[in-house]
Amino acid sequence: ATISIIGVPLDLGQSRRGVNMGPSAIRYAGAVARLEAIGHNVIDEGDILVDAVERIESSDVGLKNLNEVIKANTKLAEQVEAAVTDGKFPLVLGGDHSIAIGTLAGLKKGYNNLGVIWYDAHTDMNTAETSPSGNIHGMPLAVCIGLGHDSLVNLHSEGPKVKTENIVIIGARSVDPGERALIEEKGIKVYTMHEIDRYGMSYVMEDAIAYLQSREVDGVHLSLDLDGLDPLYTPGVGTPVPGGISYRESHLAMEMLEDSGIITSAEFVEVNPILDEKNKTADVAVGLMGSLFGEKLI
Ligand code: DIR
Ligand code: MN
Ligand code: MN
Ligand code: MN
Repeated sequence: ATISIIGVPLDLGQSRRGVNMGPSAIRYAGAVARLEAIGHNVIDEGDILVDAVERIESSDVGLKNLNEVIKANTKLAEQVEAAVTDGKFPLVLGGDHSIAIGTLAGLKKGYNNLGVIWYDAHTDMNTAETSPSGNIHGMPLAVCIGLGHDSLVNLHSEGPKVKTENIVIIGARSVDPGERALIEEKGIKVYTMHEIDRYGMSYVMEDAIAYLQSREVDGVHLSLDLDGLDPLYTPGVGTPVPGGISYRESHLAMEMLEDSGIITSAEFVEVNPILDEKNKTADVAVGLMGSLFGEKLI
C-alpha cells in the first residue's frame, strides 16, 4: 500500500518544548527517501496545523493544554481516517504521544478489531485523576480504552477505540501507581524490561505477535515512543528512562513485525531535536522505519 506520512507538530501534551519539531527532524533524517528506496510509494501529506504554545491560553482541569490537544487530534483523526479509507498505510510523525488519541480515533472506522503495540518506557495509562504531571501524553492508552476526560474519549467518534485485550505494551520500566492498578485490573498484556532481559526480544516479539493473532485482530497499529529505547541510542526525548531497549533489539522487533505482516499503521513519537545530539534520535527513528517497512541486507 502507499504510505501516507502525516506530521503532527504538537508539543502541548507534555512539558518540554521542542517535540513539535519532531516531524521536521524525522523528514530531515531522510524518512521519505528511505522508504522509497525499499520500493514503497510514499506521499508526504505535510503537517497538521497546530498553534504555537506561546499563543495559547492554558485550560487547567488537571489536563494541560486540553483544548489545543483536542483541536490537533481532531484534525489528525480526520486525516488518518481519510488515508485508511483510501487504502493507504498511515505513518504518523510526532509530536508528543498525545497524538495517539487522534491516530487511534482515525483508525476506528477502518477496523472492527484493531490491535495495538505500544513500544514505550511508559504505559501512558494515566487519567487526570492518577496523573502525577497533568500531561496528556501520559494518558492516550487509557483514553483509547474509554478512560479519561469525555472530550478525549469521545474525540472524533463516541466511546472506546480499542479493546483492552487487543493491547500489547513493550519496554515498560516507568509506571505510575494508578497505571499499575489499571493494568492489573484490566489484565493488560505487558512485556516490561524484565521479560525482555529474561527471555530476549526474539521470544517477546514472537509471543506478542502470536497473542495478537489469537485475538483475531484485523489490523495492528504500532505506536512507537522513541523513549522506549535506551537514552544511549535516543537521547532526544523529553522523559528519558535508563535501562531501556537496545538499538539491535529494536531493529529485531521491527523486522519481526515486518515478517509477520500484521502492521497496518504506525506512529513514531516524542522525537525532540532540542534535546537531541545531532539528530541522532530522528536518525534512529528512520532506521527503525526502514526495518519495519522491509529493508533487508539480503
Ligand atoms: C508520566 C510520564 N507517566 C506521566 N509519561 C510519559 O506524566 O504521566 N509518557 N513520559 O511517555
Ligand atoms: Mn509514550
Ligand atoms: Mn514514553
Ligand atoms: Mn526480516
